[in-house]
Formats: sequence, C-alpha cells, structure tokens
Amino acid sequence: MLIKRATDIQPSEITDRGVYLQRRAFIRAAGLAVLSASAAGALYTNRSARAGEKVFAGVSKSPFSTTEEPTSYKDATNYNNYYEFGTDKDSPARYAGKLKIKPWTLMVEGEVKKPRIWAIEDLLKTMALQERIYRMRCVEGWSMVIPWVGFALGDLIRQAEPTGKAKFVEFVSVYQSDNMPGLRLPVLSYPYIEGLRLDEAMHPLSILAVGMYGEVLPKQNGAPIRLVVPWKYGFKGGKSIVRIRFVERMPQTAWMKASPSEYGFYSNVNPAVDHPRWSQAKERRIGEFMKRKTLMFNGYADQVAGLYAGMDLKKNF
Ligand SMILES: Nc1nc2c(c(=O)[nH]1)N[C@H]1C(S)=C(S)[C@@H](COP(=O)(O)O)O[C@H]1N2
Ligand SMILES: [Mo]
Repeated sequence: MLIKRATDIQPSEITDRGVYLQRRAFIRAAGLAVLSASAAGALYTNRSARAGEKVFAGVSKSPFSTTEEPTSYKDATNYNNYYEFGTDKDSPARYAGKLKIKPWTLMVEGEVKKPRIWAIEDLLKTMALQERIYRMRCVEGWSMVIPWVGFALGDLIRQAEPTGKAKFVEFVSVYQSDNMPGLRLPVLSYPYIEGLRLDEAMHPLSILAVGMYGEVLPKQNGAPIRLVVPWKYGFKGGKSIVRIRFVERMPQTAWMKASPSEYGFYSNVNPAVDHPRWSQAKERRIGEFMKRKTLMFNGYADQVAGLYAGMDLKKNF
C-alpha cells in the first residue's frame, strides 16, 4: 500500500499482474470484494494501526494519482464537512456514528436505458477498484491530499446507458431524520443535492469513492459511497449517495439553493475567481503552516481545461 515506505514492504507482498488478476477473479467469484483485516492479511497489506478495520482487496493503483504526501488519516477523518451532522469541523466525526449504512442501495435512474437499483455489495464486486491519490480543495480555503479507493463514475454511467436527453447528472445524499442532528440547522435544505454536466461526470478523473487509506470509508467521510471530483471545490463531492439521476436540465444543488451568488453550478477550483467574501488565490494544506498558491482546476488543468473551452469561467463559476 502506498502509505508504506518501500523498505517496509515484504517481497511476499509484491505481486505480478497475473497473480493480481487471478486474485481479482477469485475475489469476484467468492463475492469477497471487502474482507475483514484478518482475512485480507494474505491478500492485501494491512494497516496495522487500526486492527479490525475493513480493508479492500484487489485494488490497483491509478496513474492519475499525485505523488504528494497524503494528509494524516487523523486530520482527514476529524476535520470534515458533513452538515447533516452539524457545521463544526469535528461534528461529523462526533455524530456520524449514528448513520445507518446497512443495507445500502444506490438507485440509478432518469434518462437512462438501464435504470437499476444497485446493492452496494454488487457494485463493489462489479466495478474495478483503484487507489487514487487526489488533491482536494475546499471552498473555505483549506486543502488535503487523500488516497481514495473507488471506481470511475464513467464505468457506472456506461452500464446505465444514458439516453440522448441526458445532459446532467444529479447526486442525492441520504436523508435520515432520526440520525442526523444537523438537519434542523438553517443552513442547507436536505437531502443534499449535487450535480455535474454529463461530460464532467464521464471524465476519467471523476470517481465514486468507497474507501480511503485502503479501508472502507468512515461515516464522516461519506460512507458507504461518495462522489469525488478533484478539480472542483470540495462541496461538489456529495456524501453517502443513494440516488443518481440523469436529467435534461441543470440540477439545483444544495449550495446553489442556499446562496446562488456565492456557489455556482460549476464550482471549478479557480484562483482567479474570488468567492464574493474572500480570495481563492491561496490555500492552507492541512498539516502545513505556510499557505500555498491555489492552482487552476486544482492542478488538473491539463486533463480538464478542455471541458470548459470557450466558456467564461467568471460567469460560469
Ligand atoms: N451530504 C453532504 N455531502 C457533502 C457535504 C455535506 O455537508 N453534506 N459537504 C461537502 C463539503 S463542503 C466538503 S469540503 C466535502 C468534505 O469532504 P471530507 O469531509 O471527506 O473532506 O464534502 C462535501 N460533501
Ligand atoms: Mo467544502
């Protein structure tokens, strides 16, 4: 695993592609995409720090990963935004434990030829899991580097076969009135909704994440499945997704509804377009003291700038 230093890796942990593919086939056949840490010990490097956590097997490494140092697991799981559990950064870690994530289904519907209700277990068996180490940038001005485990959103979309009318994709987060103490705060309306243009959703950098740091997603980070779009501000990454809907018209997202002048549909990371109340030129990487310059499209311009060719990004913020 990437968190390990090269010198920590035993030769027995290094496998060639043939062995990897055999394992993957075995894992699929056995329906064991997620194994307990003890069972997975032989298949996948265990992170010994939290024995008993579920880890993933058969995860390949993505060429899209950054080589930057990942944020500490502790920061990544204790400094969160998940307003359904409250607006303090530590509220999600404190209160998300009540979120019920079993059973979990993901509905894929709307303008598609093959609508489907996926059991999360079937998704894990069907989709090719990868580790993707991405830079993440919040609109509030902080950033992190997270080693996600997930699959290309495009893989799911291709299976659903969007019709010619599908122009946008809407992502609906779970709504559990008994378990979410933040729902009554007057900030956002729920369920939390996010949206992408279909070509943004199909872009190979867009993923649905089911894990991080080699383990299943903690609830505060959006268990059991959340959207990750690394060239956009963090709020585009809806957590705990239950429904993906293909639509003709641009969806009204939770943040657009709350404050349309501050949060546009696109929300691309753009150091040249300030938030009405603060600059977006710099960011503080969690764990670092000095601020860094924010990069256009969060450093992913080579891959994604073409999606916005000819668009005025000051108007389409
Ligand atoms: N359902 C839901 N998803 C959400 C949010 C939220 O409040 N509710 N917050 C967003 C914001 S503003 C950010 S920055 C990221 C934070 O993800 P992280 O806590 O895993 O870093 O989640 C996004 N997804
Ligand atoms: Mo955010």
